[in-house]
Amino acid sequence: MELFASHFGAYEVDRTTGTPTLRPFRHDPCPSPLGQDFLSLADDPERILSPMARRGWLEGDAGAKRGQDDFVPIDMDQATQLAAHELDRVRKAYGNRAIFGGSYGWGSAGRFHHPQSQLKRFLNMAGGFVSARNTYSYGTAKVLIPHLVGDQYADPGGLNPTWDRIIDAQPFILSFGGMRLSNAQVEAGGTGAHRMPAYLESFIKNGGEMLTLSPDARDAPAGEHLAINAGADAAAMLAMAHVLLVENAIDHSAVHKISTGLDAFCDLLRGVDDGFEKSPEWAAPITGIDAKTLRDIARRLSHGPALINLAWSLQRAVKGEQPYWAALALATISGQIGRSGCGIAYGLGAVSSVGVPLRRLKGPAFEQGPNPVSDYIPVARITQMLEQPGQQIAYNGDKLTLPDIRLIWWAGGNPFHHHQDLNRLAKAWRRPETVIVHDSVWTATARHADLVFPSATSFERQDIAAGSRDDWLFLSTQVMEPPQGVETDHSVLSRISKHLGFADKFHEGLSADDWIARLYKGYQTAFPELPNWEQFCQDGFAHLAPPAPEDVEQPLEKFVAAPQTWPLSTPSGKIELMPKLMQKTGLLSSFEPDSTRASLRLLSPQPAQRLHSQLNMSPTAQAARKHGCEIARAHPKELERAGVKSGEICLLSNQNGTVQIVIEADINVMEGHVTLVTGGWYNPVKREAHQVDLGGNPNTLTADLGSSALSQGASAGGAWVDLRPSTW
Ligand SMILES: Nc1nc2c(c(=O)[nH]1)N[C@H]1C(S)=C(S)[C@@H](COP(=O)(O)OP(=O)(O)OC[C@H]3O[C@@H](n4cnc5c(=O)[nH]c(N)nc54)[C@H](O)[C@@H]3O)O[C@H]1N2
Ligand SMILES: Nc1nc2c(c(=O)[nH]1)N[C@H]1C(S)=C(S)[C@@H](COP(=O)(O)OP(=O)(O)OC[C@H]3O[C@@H](n4cnc5c(=O)[nH]c(N)nc54)[C@H](O)[C@@H]3O)O[C@H]1N2
Ligand SMILES: [Mo]
Repeated sequence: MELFASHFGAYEVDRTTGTPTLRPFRHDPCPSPLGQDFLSLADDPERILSPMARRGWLEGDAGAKRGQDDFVPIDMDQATQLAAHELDRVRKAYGNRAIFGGSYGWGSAGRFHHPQSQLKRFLNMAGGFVSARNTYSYGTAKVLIPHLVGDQYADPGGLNPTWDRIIDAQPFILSFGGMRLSNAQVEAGGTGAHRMPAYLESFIKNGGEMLTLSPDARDAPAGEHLAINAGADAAAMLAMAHVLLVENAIDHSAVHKISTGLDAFCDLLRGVDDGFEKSPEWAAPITGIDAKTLRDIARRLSHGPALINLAWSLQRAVKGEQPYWAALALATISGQIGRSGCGIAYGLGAVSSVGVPLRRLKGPAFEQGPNPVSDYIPVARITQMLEQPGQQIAYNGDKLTLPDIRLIWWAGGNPFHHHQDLNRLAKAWRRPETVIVHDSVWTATARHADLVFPSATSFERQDIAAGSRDDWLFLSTQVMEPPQGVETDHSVLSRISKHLGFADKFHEGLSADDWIARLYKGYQTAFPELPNWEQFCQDGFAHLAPPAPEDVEQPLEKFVAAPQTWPLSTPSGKIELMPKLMQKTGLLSSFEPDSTRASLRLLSPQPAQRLHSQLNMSPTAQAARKHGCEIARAHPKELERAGVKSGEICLLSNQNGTVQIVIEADINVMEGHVTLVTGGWYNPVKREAHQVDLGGNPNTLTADLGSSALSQGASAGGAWVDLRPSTW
């Protein structure tokens, strides 16, 4: 079978009509329609068709016009020589610590042509680079969770029960931020079978109860929905904990056995330090939920069995640690931790794999080799790094010195989509001497580069594809040839490594197909039951049988049963209800979200119509725009207050910037909020004295504060904006 693999899943290639098309993979019970749009990239008008150099850079403007300049085409040989020369000049003048190769992003699903792996191998062989740690997806939680329950639970899904256990236990699911089915279409590296929707359906069919607390009713795929102000989840959870405390529903001795800090936590609930009892009456105005309802939910929880689920979006915010911590504390004091199918889940439905029992194809990657440079930044501190070289920042109890970057090199990501406060990034981005970007389309990041290499897309090359959280392996076919002059990232980096004298080391004399076969051998070593190479090529896929139910552990079950025998890797060996570092970084006080003079809280969820900024020109993504603009949604009353009509072109603005959007009235969105999905193509233009982003990217508005001094995660949540009619 001829298959193409993407982050949306796998597709069968149909060549019966001359022009190839994609159709759903026959073994996928719930295929995503989005991946079928993939081939629209082939002749996207934004396609980059040859290496391009920025005019001002060629003339030596030191970055002054970066992002506002035009580009001239240059031939591949000249472009690769220029890149090699720049790298060599920078490393000789400043050392490899002046090269930033963090290159965050969702490049292709393939394992060999994975752009970051290619770039990092190349840069490592060139002497190393400053890297980026953690993700925009889950960066705050990843740093926080080890302080609560130990390192082994830090990965996404690490604390979650599997869906089959959930269906077995039928807990009351209290879900903050919900589980939007459009998000579960996606899996990093792809998936062979989207199984989450069927699990959710059987949970509900069996009579399962679920209550979603979220500012957008569309976040609730089933069950009941209750509106809550964004950023107010921790306050709601503390109020529920307060109810358990004053109603004597906490089994103190059982909680002491598995945790430390309960007394201090109860003091916090009573307001011993700050004078505020964290009662439902205290939380009501913060959350927008009346005290009686909060009390009722707390009682429902304490009856159990219960599972508290949190969307990842909650931690991608200023003080995003607070709800993740409060939820774990609430699950602990209500006796739910360690019970099969109950307790805590972070991110059910965030991506396809979460909660699905499967064997992970955490397999051999294209080897990147060691990085001789040890300097790194938490991924979302990029602007600060560029603005303040030499300054120190606090991170996870340590101090990091920000490096002085002279060369940025990026392949497979779009920081001018993903990072917060893009106008500020654009300014800081002018400081390095050179920026090199590989992409197949003219993203805002490519437009902010000096040297741009055109990349073949994932369907213009053969690859081996497997999600590291999935159990399907694919031979992803070359559906078509790349346009003339366009090469794979591997081929371009091989050329540059030749100019630098280490080509043989970089490609080891192997062709791309040889590498793919070698990677498959690595998978076979790790999973001997996989078919031989010939069989794999013929089938186009291989699948690992799911684990036996008794082999899938309920996280923390063994620990709760025998805390002395199975201690956690926290300082106390138990769950830490009041971690020291949270206290030191101010995260165990002030649970009210900050407000500003602006009127609406901005939500910026993942787009149902595309993957971040990718496939923006696909028919589905185009159909989700109006008058060429991204669509923002708010409650009809908010449109009335702002004096605008549904369907009108409007502006959202705050101190960071202004975006142009079409506003639509939507009763699903709680009053006081406006929601604008991510991924609009940042396109700042001058309008009279102002600058407006016609691309409608929410990150033109979000503040780049970082989540906190503890985790320095991404701070997409927490922005406030005004809605007004467009005057242009
Ligand atoms: N306000 C706000 N901002 C957010 C978020 C939010 O919720 N709110 N979410 C954050 C999250 S969770 C994430 S993960 C990030 C996502 O941010 P990114 O991962 O940076 O976004 P993508 O648009 O997927 O960018 C991937 C880029 O790789 C390119 N690409 C694909 N394949 C290849 C290839 O083979 N070679 C090369 N060279 N390039 C390739 C694509 O064309 C695209 O430009 O955004 C973050 N930003
Ligand atoms: N189709 C599609 N699917 C995707 C992606 C994509 O680009 N396209 N991206 C993928 C990636 S990289 C990731 S990391 C995951 C992200 O998965 P998540 O981070 O879980 O998803 P989001 O869409 O950012 O947010 C989900 C919902 O949270 C709600 N929300 C926001 N802030 C708050 C809050 O403070 N409190 C409460 N209670 N609710 C809040 C919003 O209404 C939003 O709709 O999605 C993945 N899935
Ligand atoms: Mo993400």
